[in-house]
Amino acid sequence: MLPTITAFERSPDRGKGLARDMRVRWALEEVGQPYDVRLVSFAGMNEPAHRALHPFGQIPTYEEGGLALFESGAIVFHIAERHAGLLPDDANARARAITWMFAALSTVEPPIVDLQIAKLVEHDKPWSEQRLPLVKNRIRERLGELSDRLGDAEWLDGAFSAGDLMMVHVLLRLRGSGTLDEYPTLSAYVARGEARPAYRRAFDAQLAVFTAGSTG
Ligand code: GTB
Repeated sequence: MLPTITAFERSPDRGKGLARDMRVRWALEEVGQPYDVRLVSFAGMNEPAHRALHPFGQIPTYEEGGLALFESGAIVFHIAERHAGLLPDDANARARAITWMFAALSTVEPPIVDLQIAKLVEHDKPWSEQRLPLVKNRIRERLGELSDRLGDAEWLDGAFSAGDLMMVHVLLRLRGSGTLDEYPTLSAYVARGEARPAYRRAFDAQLAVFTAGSTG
């Protein structure tokens, strides 16, 4: 039986691959594991059946036999642990790749999410204009540090890993803001991720959901 993931029935990004099912699809494609997708509406995410899978009523989730997971980081880690291709065999290199997964999720992603919340949800608050530059500066600080660390390397630590997969997907969310373009090293890094055949397959699959939904 194939693993089943959940994704938005109608993604707010209209198929740009920014929702977090994309990183799970990408991981599954990298390791060559076929999967099923169950599309969930916003109403459906609050139904008891979905809440039983995801306590916070979100996507993505992952079901495989008797196992049900939520949190994109945990899901990608599970896939990377069970299949070859996303984590190095060497124990120390493996630990460093996992470290980059955590860095992407807990150090780089939070200010990026803050920026989207500031723009989409808090834009009409009286303090919004003052807050926005602070949030943008926090992002720039992280991007500068990440760019310095990456330097001329192709990937963050040797061969492409789940750490790169997670970091590239986190950074992609910045593209629309133009901020990523200020860091050519990181723009090129993200472009390398997007050029991977597994990324393309995952991207096309999530886009197909949107295009099928919008014409139907
Ligand atoms: N920490 C969790 C994880 O990594 O899995 C966060 C999961 C999460 O935020 N899921 C979002 C969700 O289900 C979808 S991805 N939201 C509905 C809700 O909370 O009720 C976040 C997302 C949504 C839309 C865009 N976009 O349109 O660009 C990008 C990212």
